[in-house]
Amino acid sequence: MSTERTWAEPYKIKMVEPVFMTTEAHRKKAIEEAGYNTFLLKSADVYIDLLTDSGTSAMSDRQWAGLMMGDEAYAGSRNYYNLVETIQKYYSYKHVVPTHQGRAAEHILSQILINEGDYLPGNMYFTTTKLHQELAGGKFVDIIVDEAHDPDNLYKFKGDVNLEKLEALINKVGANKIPYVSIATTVNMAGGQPISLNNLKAIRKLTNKHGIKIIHDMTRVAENAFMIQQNEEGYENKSTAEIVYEICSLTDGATMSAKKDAMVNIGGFLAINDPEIYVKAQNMVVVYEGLHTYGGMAGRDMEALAIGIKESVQDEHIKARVGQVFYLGAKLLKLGIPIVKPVGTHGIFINAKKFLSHVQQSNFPAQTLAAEIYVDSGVRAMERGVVSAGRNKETGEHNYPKLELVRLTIPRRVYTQAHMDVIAESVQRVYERRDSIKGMKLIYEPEYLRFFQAKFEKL
Ligand code: PLI
Repeated sequence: MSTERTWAEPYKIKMVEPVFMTTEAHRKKAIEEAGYNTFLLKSADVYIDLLTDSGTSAMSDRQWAGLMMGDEAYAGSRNYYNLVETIQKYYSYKHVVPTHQGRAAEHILSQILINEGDYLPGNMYFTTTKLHQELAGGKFVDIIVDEAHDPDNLYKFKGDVNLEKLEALINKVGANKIPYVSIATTVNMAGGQPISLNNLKAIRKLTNKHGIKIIHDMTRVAENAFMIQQNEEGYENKSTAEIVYEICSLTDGATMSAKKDAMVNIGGFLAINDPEIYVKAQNMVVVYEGLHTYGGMAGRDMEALAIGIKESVQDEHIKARVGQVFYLGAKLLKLGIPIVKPVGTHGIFINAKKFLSHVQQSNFPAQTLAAEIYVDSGVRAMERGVVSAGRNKETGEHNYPKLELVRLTIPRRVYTQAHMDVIAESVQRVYERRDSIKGMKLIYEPEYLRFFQAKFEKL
């Protein structure tokens, strides 16, 4: 008899929200009207929503109870002080400025730290992070390991930085042109891939030598910590909470989209150890967000966030969260579907270049595939390829990333194993008729973050 036991989610369901299946004819019309962009669909037309894990998680009964404890004072809300203490305790950072979500923290930090002509090395770009760096006059430089750009490479820490690339940049432009190194845990655009603590320690050593800060995009830090616990030597007996704390301690500050790991529907913050940067951020937040003791959040939302942070680092929670993603990943691999390997922590990233190998990247294979999956089953995914990568600022040409992916993003504590089975079946159906699928052409794009609002037509 096997000693391996099965596992289940560490919660039971107390409230449900109905979802509805539609007809294929209805979905064909809906996606056409949405310009073949899943961001432009109405959620009422979606059956299983895998657009994002951002703000879509299910809050716990404790978090909902926390909402009732909201202190909606304009200044000095007790929920703010509780949030600050929680961030200090779990994430180590000294000072906190709440914001309405992650990109607001990125905006404030970029405006404070970046000067025209600066360079921002990072472990692969993220759309909003890079945009705010550019709007502040900076230039993003990708210093992630090459393995991260190869969907089939099985390296376990594809979020690692190539230290030679970082050192070469420092030598070329000078440390005074690099306000900070941007380190994301996990790396979203690489397929939800973790960075190792060993690598982070080496980055810390190198940046200390040159007096360069590390700013941490800690959006999915608990998921990254779990992967370190699973795969990095010396961390197998540490708790996720301990690893999260150690990661944060190695960095100088962080931007956080609390809508992911911390399982709130809205919220974020900027955390920083340097008191001078904190004072500047406190001043800027009143211009763009709200008073420095609530930023962009209601008191009740700060309370739910403080509780969500505690829940997010619990080993039982994170094991089930990542375990559900791995369950879907294993199913798709068994069906022979080309996906990014190793499977990431917040979703499955289908390799659209391989799935639709006959569609040129200039005809948007990932955008096309996301639309086709929606038509098949009402499962809403999103593009992470050439549309997300935008245009080269100098030449105006599309940026063609090596990774052309469709993300099936799994919200936390929302869907069941049966939903995962339905998703896998739908992807399989589309895979079986892949040869009949043609690409698309772009008919409209906005200036910034075009993937959110661009429109397409079938070829
Ligand atoms: O969506 P925001 O503004 O709360 O956070 C921006 C943001 C920053 N960093 C990373 C790694 C993200 O994943 C991120 C937002 N991600 C979204 C919305 C997503 O669907 O992945």
